[in-house]
Amino acid sequence: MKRKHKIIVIWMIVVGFSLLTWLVINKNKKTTTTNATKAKNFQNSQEVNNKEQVPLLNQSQDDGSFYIEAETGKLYKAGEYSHVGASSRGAEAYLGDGGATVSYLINVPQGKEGEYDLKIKIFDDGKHPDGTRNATIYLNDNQYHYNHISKAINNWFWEDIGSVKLKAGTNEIIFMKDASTPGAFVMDAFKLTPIN
Ligand SMILES: [Ca+2]
Repeated sequence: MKRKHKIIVIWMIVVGFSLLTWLVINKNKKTTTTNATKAKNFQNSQEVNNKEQVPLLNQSQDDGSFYIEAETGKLYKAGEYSHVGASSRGAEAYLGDGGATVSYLINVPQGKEGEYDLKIKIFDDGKHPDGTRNATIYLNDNQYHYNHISKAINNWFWEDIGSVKLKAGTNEIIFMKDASTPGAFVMDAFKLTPIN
């Protein structure tokens, strides 16, 4: 082989090797980035899932009462006409389907168990007859009821359910729409105030 040819062969080997090295490094870089993105996406999806799966554990306020936004609940057995979240009215629990439920967890400190007054902040436009928006309320082993009396208020208002029992520790309160009707049970928030 002539000297000139030798130089050309060596030059080609060096260039070829450099090119190969560059390709391997870039491929690794790309894989690392993809894995990081995948991990981040997975983490985000887990956070979203957790938000959907686990209702917030609601803590008492300074005066010992509980004020709970309806949109923080976990929705079960929702059909086409039930949702929890934003609407033109604000943020709410909207139960249109019979059997649709929304659930909340309430953490009652030791010594603060007992009788509480339950008030629900609901919506009515008066366009549906009495009973259309009826809902049953389950609180631990007890059962209460919201009897819908049609009111053309067209805004939020407070309805008193009455005295309910909270135990120390975690309580679960569930609101269930009684039947599939043209009018939903629409709740903005609810409040539990200790009865002394
Ligand atoms: Ca709300």
